[in-house]
Order: sequence, then C-alpha cells, then structure tokens
Amino acid sequence: MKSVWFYCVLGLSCYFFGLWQLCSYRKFLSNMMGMTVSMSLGMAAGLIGGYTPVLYYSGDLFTSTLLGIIIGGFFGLLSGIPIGLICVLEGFFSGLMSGMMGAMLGDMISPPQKEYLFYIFFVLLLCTVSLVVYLIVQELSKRNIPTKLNVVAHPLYPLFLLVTFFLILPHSFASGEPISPQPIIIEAKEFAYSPNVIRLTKNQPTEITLVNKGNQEHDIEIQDISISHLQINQQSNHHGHNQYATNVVHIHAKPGQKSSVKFTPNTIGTYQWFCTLPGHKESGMSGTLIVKE
Ligand SMILES: [Cu+2]
Repeated sequence: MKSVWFYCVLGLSCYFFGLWQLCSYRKFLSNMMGMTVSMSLGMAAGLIGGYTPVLYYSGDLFTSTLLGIIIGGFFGLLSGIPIGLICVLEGFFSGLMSGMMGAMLGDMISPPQKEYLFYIFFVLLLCTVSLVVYLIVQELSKRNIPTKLNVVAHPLYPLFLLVTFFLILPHSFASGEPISPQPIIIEAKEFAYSPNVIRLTKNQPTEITLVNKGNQEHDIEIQDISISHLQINQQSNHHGHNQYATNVVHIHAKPGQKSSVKFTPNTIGTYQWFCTLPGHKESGMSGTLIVKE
C-alpha cells in the first residue's frame, strides 16, 4: 500500500501550499470568500487526513473514526486560522465531519479499493487548492497586483491537471484489473474436509465456498478470528445478513448444496475450523486455516 502514502504526501503538500497562499493573500479576500475558501480546504484535507488511520486500524471502526475526527478537525482548524476565530470554529467542525466520513468510508471498503478512494480524495483536494488559488488570482488581478500564481488562470491549466491526474492514476485501476476475492473451495463429506488446510493472505478479500458432497448436513466454523467485510451467501441459513465485523466465520450447506462467505482476514495466525454438527468434529471434521502476511 505504498502508493497510498504517495497520495497522502502529495495531498498534504497541496494542502499546505493552498494554506500558505491563503495566509499570504488573506487581506485581499472578502470575509465571505475567506470563510468559504478555508472551509473547503479544511473539508478536502479532512477527507484524506481522516482516511489515513484506516491504514493501521482497518477493522477497528471506533479507533479509526476517532482518529479520523481528530486529524480532520486539526486540518479544518488550521485552515480557519488565517481568516479568524469564526473560521477556526467552522473549519474545525467541517474538518471533523469530513475526517469522520473519510475514516468510516475507508474502513468499509475492501483493501484494494482503498487506493482508488485515496486517489479520488487527492484529486478532490488538488481541485480545491487550484480553485482557492484561482480565486486569489482573480482578486489580485482586480487590484492589478502582479503574481506568479497567474498560471492557474492560464487556459492550459485544466489540461495540465488532466495530464497530472492521468499520470498518477493507480496502476491497477488504469489497467482495469478486477478486484476479486481469492477463491477457496472446500468439499465436505462424512467425515472429512478436502482440503483441510487453507492459506489466506492478511487483508486480502477471500471467498470460501463449502461444497457438501455428503449425505448429511455439514458446516465450517472458524472461531476467534479477526475479520471484516463479512458477506454470507447461503439460502438455508439463519445468519442471512451482512455483518460489518465479527470474529466468527460460519458456512453451512445441506447435502448436495453449496454455500459461500466472503470476508477479509485482518490478523495473521493459525486457526482451527470444524463442523459444529454433533459428533462430526470428533469423527475427523476439522481443519486448519493459516493467515500469512
Ligand atoms: Cu459435518
């Protein structure tokens, strides 16, 4: 996930450039314009800033949202400082909101999609900063003050932005690679699983399908495993809902049927799974799941 940091650093540089311009030319902006500009800057930076904790606390919605609020609020507050106290307050709350949105959204999507969302947030931030600079340039030109920032008012500037966006487009996004989960198929019969050892990669979406080739009902239960984005796809099941985060994976299939679940394992380790039907585990229906880095 190196490229995520790339967008973060690039986004932060853009933000501080915009903030610097806002500080330098504050006196040429009306109060209304100053407020709007600082709030937009705070919100755009809050989105990307609030999103970063997700890189460390994926699956822990509370921590990532809390940190998102703090980081977003900080950027919003910072954006309001050049304008005044009211803007500090306004910026703080708008940054807080967008930080929270960024963190929540970031935690709900699957890891390969995170990069795209970072990219979108970055584009949003770059556009906001460009617009801020453009507004400043307009005010300066009204007063006939020469500035090097005129470049953003150049007709070719949108073209420059387009080329930039294209060049930094996430590679896999540009090549159209589908974001598909790693598929695992486990067959069950009386009283064994095949295979009975499976290996998954941490933070990579997975789809496990249980194919029941036996004459009795069978299931797979993996307990005490930290997972997120659980999606259950089975007809005859009382767990027929989507859960955000849990620590149990349960797949159940009637004789001759199959069921599948999608989830993302969050921590490395070795886990045991087994069939919960009475006596099946003891008869040999158990297996091992290894989650590696
Ligand atoms: Cu069984």
